[in-house]
Amino acid sequence: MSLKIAIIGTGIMGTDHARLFAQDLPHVQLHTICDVSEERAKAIAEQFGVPRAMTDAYAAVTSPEIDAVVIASPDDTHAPLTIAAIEAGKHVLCEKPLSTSSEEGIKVMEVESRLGRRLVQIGFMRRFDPSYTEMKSALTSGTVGQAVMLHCYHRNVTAPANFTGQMAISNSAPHEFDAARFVLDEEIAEISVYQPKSLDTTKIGAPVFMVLETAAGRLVNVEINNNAHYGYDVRAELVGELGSVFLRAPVHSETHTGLSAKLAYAPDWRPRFAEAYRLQNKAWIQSILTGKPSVIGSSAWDGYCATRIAETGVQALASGKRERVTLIEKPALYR
Ligand code: ISE
Repeated sequence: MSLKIAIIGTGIMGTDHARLFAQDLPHVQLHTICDVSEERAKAIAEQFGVPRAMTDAYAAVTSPEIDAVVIASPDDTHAPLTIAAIEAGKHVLCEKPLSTSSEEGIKVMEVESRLGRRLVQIGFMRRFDPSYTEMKSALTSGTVGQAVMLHCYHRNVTAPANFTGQMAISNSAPHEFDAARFVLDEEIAEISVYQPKSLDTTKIGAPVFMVLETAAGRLVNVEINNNAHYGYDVRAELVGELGSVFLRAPVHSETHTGLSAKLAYAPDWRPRFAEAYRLQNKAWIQSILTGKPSVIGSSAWDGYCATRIAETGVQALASGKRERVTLIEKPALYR
C-alpha cells in the first residue's frame, strides 16, 4: 500500500521532510506540496517529482486525495491545521510545537478524543535519535541506577531573524522539555528561568538557562543558546546513582593537519538529527499502515505538556520566581 502524503510549508523542515519522503522512505507517495508562496510550492514539487503544488493549506489538509499530512508551516498554524486535518480523518505528523498556547493543545486533544483514535504524532524527533535511545536504555536496564540529574545544552549557530521574544523558550526549549520527559519518564513539576545579565537580554536569541524539577524531585538544567556561533551543538548528560551517560553526536571523520586534530560541527539540526528524522518518519508511516500509534513517538498529550512547560517558563522568566507547571488531567486516550 502506498500512502498519499501532503506537506504543508516548505521552510527548512518542510523541504527536509519532502526529501525524506520522496527519496528515503518506502510505502509513501508524496502527492502534494503546499506553501503560501506558489512559486516555492511549485519549485519544491518539481525538485522532488511531486504531482501537485498548491497554496491553500486548509484545502490541502482536507483533500480527499490525501491520506496523511505533514504540518511544517509557521508555529501558530500548527494547531488549527492539525484540527482541520484530523476532522477530515487524516493522519498528522505535526512539527513541534503542537501549538503556541496550551489551550490550543487541549483543543487538539478534545478533537482526537471525540474521534476516539490517535491520529497525531508530534515532530519531537529526538525520541528516535540513537544517542537518546541509548541514554534511555541505560536507565531502563538499570546500568546507571536511578536517575538523579539531567544536564542539557542546546546551541544553534545564530538565531533566525524571525526569532522574536521568548522563542528560545517556546520554539527551541520544547525539544529539551520533551527529551527530559521521555528519558526520565515523568512529568515536569516546576521551572525557573534565568538570563545572563552581562548580556543584552532584549537581543534576538539571547541565552536562557532553566532549572526544571520533576514530579519525583529530579533536577534538569537546560541551556538554550541560539547564538553560539561555533556550530550546532546539542549535548546532554544523564547522571544516575551508579554512573552517567553522555550523548555523542554522529561524527564520521576527524581531520589532522598542522599539529592538530579537528572534529566538525553540523551547521544546524538536520545533519545532527538526520537518523532521528528518518526513523521518526518511518515510525509514523508504520503507525498509519498498522493502525497502531508509535510507542516512542510523541502524542498530542506530549505536545501539550511541552507547550505548557514553555508557557510556564515564559511566566517564570517574567516573575523571576520558580513556577509550578500545572497540567490538566491526562485524557483517557493517552493513558
Ligand atoms: C528549530 O525550530 C528546531 O526545531 C531545532 O531542532 C532547534 O535546534 C532549534 O533551536 C529550533 O529553533
